[in-house]
Amino acid sequence: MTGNPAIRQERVRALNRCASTDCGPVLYWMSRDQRVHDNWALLHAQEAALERRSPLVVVFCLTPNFLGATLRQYGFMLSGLAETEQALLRLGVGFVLLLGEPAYEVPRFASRLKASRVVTDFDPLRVKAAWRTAVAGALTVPLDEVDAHNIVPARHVSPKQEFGAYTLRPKIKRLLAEFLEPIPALRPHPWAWSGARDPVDWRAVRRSLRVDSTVGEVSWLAPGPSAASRVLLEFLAHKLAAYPEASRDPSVDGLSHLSPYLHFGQVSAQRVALEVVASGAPPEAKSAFLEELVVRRELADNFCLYNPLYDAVEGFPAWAARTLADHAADPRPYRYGRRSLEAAETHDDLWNAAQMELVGRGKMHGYLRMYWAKKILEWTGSPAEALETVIALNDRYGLDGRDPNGYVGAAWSVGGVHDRAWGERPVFGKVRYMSYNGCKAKFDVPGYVCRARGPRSGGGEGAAG
Ligand code: FAD
Ligand code: FO1
Repeated sequence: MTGNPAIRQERVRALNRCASTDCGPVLYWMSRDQRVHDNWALLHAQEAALERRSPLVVVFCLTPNFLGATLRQYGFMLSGLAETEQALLRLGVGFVLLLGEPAYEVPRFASRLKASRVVTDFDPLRVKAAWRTAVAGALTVPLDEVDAHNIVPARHVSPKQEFGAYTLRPKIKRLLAEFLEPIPALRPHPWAWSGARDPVDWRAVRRSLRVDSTVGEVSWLAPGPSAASRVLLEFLAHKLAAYPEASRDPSVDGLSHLSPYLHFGQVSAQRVALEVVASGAPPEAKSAFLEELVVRRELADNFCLYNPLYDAVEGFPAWAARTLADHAADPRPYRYGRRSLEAAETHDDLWNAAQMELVGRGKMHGYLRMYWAKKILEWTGSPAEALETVIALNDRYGLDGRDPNGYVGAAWSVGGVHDRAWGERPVFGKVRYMSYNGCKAKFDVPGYVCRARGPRSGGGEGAAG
């Protein structure tokens, strides 16, 4: 692997103290970063395999009912994995799909493989940390974690929970020139794996899935790493220049739509950033986009890494918890239960349209996500109920749900995380408020409502791939 070795080492962390062995395949347990190219974890695993003149094998452990995911998200993920398997096989790297609990299945497979070393990718979610701890303890060989998701590795950029973008931004900026380095290509692997099996029968895997299929797949955004590259090219060519305005205007289709691909690791944020930097877009457009892709996204990982209560009201900052408690008994102007919200049956046409877009397309404009979540705070019985509802709807319907960005977006909207105190008002206390009239002053609300209700709100229109 090329690149600066000192920088490269900052992405890696040993998760156990097992002694290394000199022979035996190297195993990459892929989880968050489901791609071949631009994957620092896979590159690290290949380097270890080349040193040993050993085969390289990738394993993905398919877990039933991962945080309530539905067919929409499993379908997107499996299509991407099928493409990833093919790309690995072409490069002489083995691929195995395991079914079950990673804590048990990964060590069992590593032992059967007689793996000399295991590598996995970094993820700040609690469930993933628990998996890694269990696997690290059960293995008899070293387990390395590699941060292949963040440009500046989350554990390196800061050792603590940051207060907000204003405290993380300077830390990232100081390190970005070093870490935003070119990413080497994975080499065709010269040491074949003798245990290679037939390729995975993905149709059979889909048939065997026992997941909620009432939330169907969408067809407007094609899954997989190749589709991610096409969506990125489309963004660079046609949308990036106008991003600063489009990011505040849900009535135009001006966002990148990269979040589902980033969530499943079907594209690398570092690759996206390198392409944005190299593009001919105006500097203010580049910096507005990189603020979201790098600072905001990496701030979300920072919060989830250092605050295990990232999806609970107990994780809110003290000032926000206090002010929300002061207003707990305030009368709510409207009250809606989960079912009315889910069915987009409120008095607010903008909110209903946003909810319908989430349900129909699996994605909502970033600006509206804030309004949508804040109205749930306004219309439900307590901040705890609001937070739970926001996360439940976001994760059930969003293609990009179950992500640090989602938990932090919910906590920002409902609980002032990474925000500051604003003027006090009912229900919200000093937590920032957003209003329908404020939206009307910023963008074409009737235009958005009409568009979201139109044919493209369903799954079948405007395929991106
Ligand atoms: P673009 O504007 O094109 O942004 C490009 C990338 O930058 C995004 O893919 C994302 O990785 C990053 N980014 C943009 N805005 C933010 C942000 N506010 N915080 C962190 N990273 C950001 N994002 C998710 O990825 N998954 C979620 O489940 C999710 N849920 C959210 C829920 C709420 C209530 C809120 C307020 C925000 C949520 N976000 C979530 C953050 C943001 O709205 C989305 O990342 C963005 O809308 C995704 O669309 P895009 O890729 O087209 O965005
Ligand atoms: N990761 C896995 O390692 N195995 C899975 O079976 C799995 C399913 C899954 C379903 C929906 C979804 O949104 C994510 C899923 N992920 C799975 C995890 C994902 O790769 C992300 O790492 C985390 O959700 C966020 O960082």
